[in-house]
Amino acid sequence: MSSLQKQDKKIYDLIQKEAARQSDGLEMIPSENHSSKAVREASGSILTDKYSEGYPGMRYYGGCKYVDEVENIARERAKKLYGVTHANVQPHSGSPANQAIYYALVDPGDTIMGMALAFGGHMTHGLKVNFSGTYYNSVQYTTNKDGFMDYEAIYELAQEHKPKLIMSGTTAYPRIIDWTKLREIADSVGAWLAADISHISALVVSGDHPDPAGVVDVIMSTTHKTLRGPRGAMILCNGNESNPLKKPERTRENLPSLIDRAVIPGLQGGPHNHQTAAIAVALGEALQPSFKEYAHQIVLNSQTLSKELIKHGFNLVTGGTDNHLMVVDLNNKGISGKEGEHALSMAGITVNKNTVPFDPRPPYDPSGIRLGTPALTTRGMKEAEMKQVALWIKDAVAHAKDEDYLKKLHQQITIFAKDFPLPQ
Ligand code: DSN
Repeated sequence: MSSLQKQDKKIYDLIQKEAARQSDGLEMIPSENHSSKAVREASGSILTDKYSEGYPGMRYYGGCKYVDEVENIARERAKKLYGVTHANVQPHSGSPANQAIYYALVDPGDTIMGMALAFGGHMTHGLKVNFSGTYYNSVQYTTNKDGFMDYEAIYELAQEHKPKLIMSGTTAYPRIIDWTKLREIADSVGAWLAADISHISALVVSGDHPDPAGVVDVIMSTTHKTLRGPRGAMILCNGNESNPLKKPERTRENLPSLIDRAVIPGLQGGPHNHQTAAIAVALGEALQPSFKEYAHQIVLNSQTLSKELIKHGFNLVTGGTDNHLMVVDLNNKGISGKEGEHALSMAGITVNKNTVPFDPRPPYDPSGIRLGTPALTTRGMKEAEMKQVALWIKDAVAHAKDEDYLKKLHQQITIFAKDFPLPQ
């Protein structure tokens, strides 16, 4: 019997139920994945007990000999994987990492530009109710009517508003992002360019998507999405060796120091050393050749799934996908995104409701759903399984109001899922 089971059965039981929910169903929220047991062991380790404010070799606490080594390994692996000279692996997650980027490069009241959440951006890319839209003068770009990024419109908006920083990257955009065009736009107004690659991190590593390193000024990636690590984030850049003890001028060469000072003392206290260790383990996994195969398979699976869904009469935003996710407009199916999410969940397929471009419905009950293939790919599913999954999605949506039908579907899916165990 585990210590947790003995000491706190309520929490233990809930964790077991969640484990069963994950393994008996299909996790298709594109920002989720199944981390390895090694990642989870590091994340659940004794390192959670250690304080270490500062950076390796310059801490404000004693006893940091080993956590220094852990953080250095994580930083070196991140630099190697993404081809940059500097990596900060301390941000607790994506939102604080983006906060650190703004804090490093612009001042409150300055104009920033990012993609609107309702068109596939993220809250921290300038949503009015988020800190990024409150403390900064946020200008939001959208997509064209077909859901594609419109670089000419972004250029025009930049000329009109002269942002000091453009935050690029997306959370619900199924197409390749042209970093070079965004660089040209940023340069035309003298803006910093940041890329939030959280969603497509593994696809950048595998070369399935263009690499923003060397094109943008700063890259942010969470570590728990396609990258398949623990919850956490990294900020990557190039420049002179960091000296977080001295306030630097805002120049490209000083980016490492600017970012490090923004994370601590600017924003955070102690790093989460257990997460840093787990990030190091995940980065070690991502440096293996098999990781590129996994990442490439995510795209193959996603493209197969999208083509099958189109065959079954679904409307996909942009008409398909280049990456790990797709946004399905359910308007022609007579149900809302919320109803779609609920029906699929009853059948054991976990997705999330999502707005579609120019959505006539409200964000809490939008027209679409967002789904993706990273977690299914981790379980070893390939194109043949995607065809089956597309059929189940079609059936669940067609019987969205029939609870008995959905429960039976769940039973079938559970039997199927047993052949694809979660990582051990
Ligand atoms: N919440 C994440 C997502 O689901 O895409 C973004 O941070």
